[in-house]
Amino acid sequence: MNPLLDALRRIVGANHVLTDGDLSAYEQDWRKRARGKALAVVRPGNTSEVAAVVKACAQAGASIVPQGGNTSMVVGAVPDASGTQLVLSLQRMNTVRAVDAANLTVTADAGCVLQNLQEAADRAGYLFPLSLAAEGSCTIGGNLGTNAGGTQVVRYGNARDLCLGLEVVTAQGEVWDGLSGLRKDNTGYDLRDLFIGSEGTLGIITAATLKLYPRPTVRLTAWAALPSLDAAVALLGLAHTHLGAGLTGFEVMGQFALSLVGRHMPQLRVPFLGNPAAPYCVLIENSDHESEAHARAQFERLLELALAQGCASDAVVAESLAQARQLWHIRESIPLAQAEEGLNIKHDISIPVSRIPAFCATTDALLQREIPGVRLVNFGHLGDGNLHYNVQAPEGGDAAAFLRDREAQVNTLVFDSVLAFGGSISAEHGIGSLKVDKLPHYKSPVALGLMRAIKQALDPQGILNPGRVVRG
Ligand code: FAD
Ligand code: 2HG
Ligand code: ZN
Repeated sequence: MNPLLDALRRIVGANHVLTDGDLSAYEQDWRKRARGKALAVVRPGNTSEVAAVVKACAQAGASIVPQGGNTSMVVGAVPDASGTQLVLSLQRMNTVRAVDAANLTVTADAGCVLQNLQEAADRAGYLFPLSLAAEGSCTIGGNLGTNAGGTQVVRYGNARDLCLGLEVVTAQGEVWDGLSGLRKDNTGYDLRDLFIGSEGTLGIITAATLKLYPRPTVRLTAWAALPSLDAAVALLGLAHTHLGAGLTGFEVMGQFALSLVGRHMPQLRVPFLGNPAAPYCVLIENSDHESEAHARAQFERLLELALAQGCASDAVVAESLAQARQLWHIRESIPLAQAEEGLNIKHDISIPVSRIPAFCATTDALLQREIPGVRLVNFGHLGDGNLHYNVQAPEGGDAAAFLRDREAQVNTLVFDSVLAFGGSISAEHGIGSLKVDKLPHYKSPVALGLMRAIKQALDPQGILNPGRVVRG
């Protein structure tokens, strides 16, 4: 008998302490980069239970890996192989607690699935704008834990920008209730912003108060074929000027990324697929609070200008909501298509938008020189300066062997280039385990020292998601 497991069973009920059977959904990450072994998966049903679980773990000195939807791209939410770590799954805590219409806020449990929260906001007549391809399974706690970005950041910001308050269980098992919903509160250090993006290493988010927005009356989507990345940056500038706050999405996709969708999801009709005059495509979304006619006129003027100025060689505008959804579905299918192609090396990077074309030209050439035939799956949120600059083994190559033999070399090459261009090695996915040993090379010693001091102050025992973000 394990006294800690007995204590946990008393807190959450024996049914919610999982030790047997197939636990792969909790122990293996989405990308299949790591498979761990948990001492147990604990599924508390409310904040008091989370607090009691953490207290019991702190007393026993046991490590906790907080987990929401387990869609982390950086191996951030699965246990290590030791068999000593507990996975604390927030999935049972999935209630939308309240919508405050006058305050334009919604308060929800951390385990609420993002799509369910979007739908609850919609039913109340509002928009909760955070949007990403994993929204059917990722949770608000995970979104805030990673400070997720997604496809609407250009207008609404990332998860941090959408959050007004948190409820957090500390490493000592205390509950901090910061669900004020205040837009202004300058009473000292911002604890909320400390926990957001801390990837479960400083505290366990149990609930959040989030911003709501008026729903746009119309959303239009266009897909344009572009001759180059320079053209994409020029088109983004035009879109800012001509759509203003109506620009809610600006995604770029290289032809090779799209070809993977064509190969693995042949039922999806990808516009301009394989067109040599279109090495890149962009998806642009224009949201409007006036009429469809107004939005369409604005959008058409933008696209006419883009064609006239040579930023785009061709473009289609979705004629219906269904067509718009199809275009978004193609874009959002790239991660899955890439996974179908095989294991790969991901770089979720940000670079000042103006420097992205030069960054890609330089880094593409360096990679091709080092590894002839290497395949670049380049796509992302150009409106935010965020590329998913991913690397796949040469055609026909063994993906596992490629990772084993080349990952360190490829990461160093790409991250050194990111640094040279003034960028960040993690734009929206976080550090997790995959980049924890990279951070000391790409973050200043002063910044790292401060981060370690914060970790030491909040979690002196080092029980919360150890080995993630910073090592002790
Ligand atoms: P998990 O994967 O379970 O956890 C992620 C991290 O947060 C871990 O470190 C975990 O310990 C911590 N955590 C989880 N819950 C809590 C909590 N309650 N309190 C404290 N810490 C917690 N990310 C983007 O930013 N933009 C995208 O466009 C995007 N697209 C994606 C598309 C796909 C197909 C997939 C698989 C992933 C994508 N992601 C994207 C990555 C991922 O970060 C997001 O899906 C999401 O934010 C993670 O939520 P989750 O609930 O799955 O968190
Ligand atoms: C996206 O934007 C996600 O689709 C995943 O952030 C990116 O698969 C990736 O590299
Ligand atoms: Zn992304």
